[in-house]
Amino acid sequence: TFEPHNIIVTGGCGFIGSNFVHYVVNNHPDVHVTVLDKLTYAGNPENIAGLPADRVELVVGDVCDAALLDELVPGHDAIVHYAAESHNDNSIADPEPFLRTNVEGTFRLLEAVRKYGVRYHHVSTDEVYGDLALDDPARFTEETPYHPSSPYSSTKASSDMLVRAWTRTYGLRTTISNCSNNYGPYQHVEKFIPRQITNVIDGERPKLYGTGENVRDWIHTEDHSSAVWDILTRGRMGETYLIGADGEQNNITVLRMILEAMGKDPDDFDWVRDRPGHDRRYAIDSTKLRRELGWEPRHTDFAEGLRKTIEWYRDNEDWWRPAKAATEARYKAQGQ
Ligand code: NAD
Ligand code: TDX
Repeated sequence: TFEPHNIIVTGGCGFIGSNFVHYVVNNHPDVHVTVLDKLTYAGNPENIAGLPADRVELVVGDVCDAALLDELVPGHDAIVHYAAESHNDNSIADPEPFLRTNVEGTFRLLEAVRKYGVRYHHVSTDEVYGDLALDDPARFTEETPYHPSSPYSSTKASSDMLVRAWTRTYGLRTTISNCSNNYGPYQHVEKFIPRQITNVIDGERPKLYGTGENVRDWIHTEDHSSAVWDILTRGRMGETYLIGADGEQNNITVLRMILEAMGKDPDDFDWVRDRPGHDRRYAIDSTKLRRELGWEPRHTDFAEGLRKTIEWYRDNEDWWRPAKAATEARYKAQGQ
């Protein structure tokens, strides 16, 4: 078992990274967290506001900044790398920041890890495996070949490859996790579930891409956080672990669950232009993580998790309102 005391969490002001920061503060009182975050449009210091100042420090900066990493990394015992450009639709409209942050950023962190000998955990996505046919009984495993479809997923796949190569060549102490679609509080309103919830709150009709048959494998972000902690502290060096909670649902079903939970007609939505190259289905087999590390998800009732998430967006309009109009204007310009 690895017992970290002083960790860097990159992207700790984003949706999933900030959940991990809360998870560590709540469950591991002997760990100090340095959040390294550029505060892009997706980063919000409010996500970690109110945490004890002697436990969490925010450093505003770019993971591509090698000089900053030289200052920051020494003295830490691990880096958990969440920072990324994370939205597929943005990557289709303008891929460049994805190359920079996701590929070059990972390269810079690996170089710092090599120089200062710290433990590194790389947070990645199931999208690196491409998609499955709707009627294919298979699920992704750690052995599934990489086959990314979008600019976003290709940059995440590239970053995973850098981690594997640096680990083999330089003997770094690393692990990789590839997780399925997360949901929960603090998710940016550009993403599917928060976009539709906030549209309904605003009296706007939700927007469904294509036929709505695409399947995503949903996991509550708190279950992602507990899995990353288990892998960071007890995972085998050089290994990849898939994280998923058996949460497959197609988009139209999720959308109708949201509409019904919010007291609307389940057909009260708009069909809009499909995402180019839209992946059909993701599905995770997380047997390795469960068997080796004994991890189990806690939020296994998706309908209940969705109701709580809806409640959170109803109660926290101040948090999401500032991003809503600009996000919808971008979608509108793309016919979505
Ligand atoms: P997000 O977009 O909500 O947050 C990203 C964070 O990274 C923001 O705080 C942003 O300010 C920061 N950031 C961006 N560029 C940076 C840079 N150059 N330097 C420093 N900080 C920078 O993303 P998220 O949904 O929380 O995803 C976090 C990670 O989890 C990503 O690596 C993503 O690929 C991965 N992941 C996400 C999902 C999902 O369902 N959202 C699933 C599996 C894996
Ligand atoms: O308005 C919408 N209507 C719609 O039908 C939006 C925003 C999305 N969709 C569809 C597209 C997808 O099939 O809903 C599904 C989910 O879309 P996103 O929330 O954009 O997520 P996805 O593209 O599946 O990627 C997510 O999971 C894997 C995260 O954004 C990635 O960061 C993660 O790697």
